[in-house]
Amino acid sequence: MPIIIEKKKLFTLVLTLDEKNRKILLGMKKRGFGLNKWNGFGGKLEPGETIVQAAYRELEEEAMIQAVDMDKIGINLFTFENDPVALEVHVFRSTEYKGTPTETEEMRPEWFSYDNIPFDTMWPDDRIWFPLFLKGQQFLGEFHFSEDQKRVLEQDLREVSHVPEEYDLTQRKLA
Ligand code: 8DG
Repeated sequence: MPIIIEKKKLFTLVLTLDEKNRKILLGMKKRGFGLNKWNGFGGKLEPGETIVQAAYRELEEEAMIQAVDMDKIGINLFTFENDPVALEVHVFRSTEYKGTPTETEEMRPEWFSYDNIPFDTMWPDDRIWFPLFLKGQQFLGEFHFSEDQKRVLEQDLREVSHVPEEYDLTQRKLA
């Protein structure tokens, strides 16, 4: 079955690392899309905002910390069976921040060792691209999900030397 995309929506996803202690900050999502899953911090763009501005804002709103650095490391394009709307998630890596991670209405933050990431309670694609992310390798991913959003049906993940501003849909691998 061809994967048809009629429209895409942009999202950010910020993952904060404590590289010295090999730990990653995740948040338990308390409401909405991705409820009861551990994830990084992020969301939709607000009108007039750039993607990187949205990344800083979401981290502050959801974890109450201010990133010092913010490096775009990859883009994941998510599609779902019988849904022509794709989600284009820009993934950022941040290794320095100000403030103290604090629980908010949307997220309960917690540090996890790189060796103990709770993949069983995360989006199923995460275990596929996290290894590249953790070692700082830039990537582009495509993940096609079942309608119930529980299973990855098809996937393509590649390493790149430059992450583009936006995903070029004409260059999709799963089409
Ligand atoms: P709202 O509840 O305030 O309306 O929403 P928001 O905060 O603007 O956006 P959101 O719906 O919470 O954004 C969804 C987040 O989930 C966003 O950071 C992107 C991220 N996300 C997906 N799919 C996947 C996935 O498969 N894996 C991971 N790790 N993150 C994902 O949308």
